[in-house]
Amino acid sequence: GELIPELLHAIKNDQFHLVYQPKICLKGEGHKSVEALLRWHHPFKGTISPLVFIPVAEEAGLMTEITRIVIRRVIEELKYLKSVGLEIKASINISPRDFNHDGFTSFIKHILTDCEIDPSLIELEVTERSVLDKSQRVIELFKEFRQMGIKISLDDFGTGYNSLIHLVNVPMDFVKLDRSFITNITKPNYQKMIEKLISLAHDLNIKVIAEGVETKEQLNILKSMNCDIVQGYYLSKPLEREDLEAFYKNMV
Ligand code: G
Ligand code: G
Ligand code: NA
Ligand code: MN
Repeated sequence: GELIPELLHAIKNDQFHLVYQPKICLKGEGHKSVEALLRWHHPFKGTISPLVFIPVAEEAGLMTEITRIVIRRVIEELKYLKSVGLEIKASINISPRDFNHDGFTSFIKHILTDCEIDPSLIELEVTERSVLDKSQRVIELFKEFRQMGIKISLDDFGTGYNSLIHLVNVPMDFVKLDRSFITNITKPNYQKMIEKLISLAHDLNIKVIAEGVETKEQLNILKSMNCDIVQGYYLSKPLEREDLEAFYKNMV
């Protein structure tokens, strides 16, 4: 469709922009982390959501280039934050198509070396759905990333097919409980399920991130269930890079 030439133009003319949503650690370990979220500032259509343009970019074979732009920018941002005394971790959403490229791991390796960024500051978020079809290949890739020190996070957990098997079989550091779980967390049956999932993840040495936390009540329930990390509008919206520095400096 017409979006494809416009996407090519956007790549050439740097119309992409990242915002960063803080993730708050409930365990007092003091580490600061954010999720990088992509925005396209179209010259006359305004801001276009990744929900709209990522499927188009994937179909057009443009996703690899866009992911590289995102990774480069996140790493530059971490480098800048480090220079002002803030050591912050960042997660990057990875599209399933990115895995089809053999050059993907070496690209990440090179850029981390060039920028002198500790790989453990980078987390790759992969949706549960994208793990489904190519399980074996993805598992090998995740092992390789983890050997490099990069963290793996299984996004939107609970929405896919065979979720529990993924928790057991896929090598990962974090699991992100889908927003729909958190929305329903005040219901007794959801509460029982979420509490057991958190406990299972911990038994498997996986940390739990709750996404889409929108109320104090949800936050308190998650705290009582020993959830590790929370993210959502109640804690902070996605922030412009300039506001990130202020957010963390004011938090102390
Ligand atoms: O931030 P927002 O709610 O608009 O994000 C919509 C969707 O786009 C989410 O599923 C999110 O994971 C995805 N997304 C945001 N940024 C990126 C990105 O840089 N790469 C990929 N592949 N997906 C992204
Ligand atoms: O698919 P993924 O989990 O990456 O999607 C993340 C998206 O969720 C982001 O685009 C972000 O804008 C959105 N988001 C973040 N916090 C909240 C929240 O508390 N409520 C809702 N409804 N959306 C949120
Ligand atoms: Na995500
Ligand atoms: Mn998610």
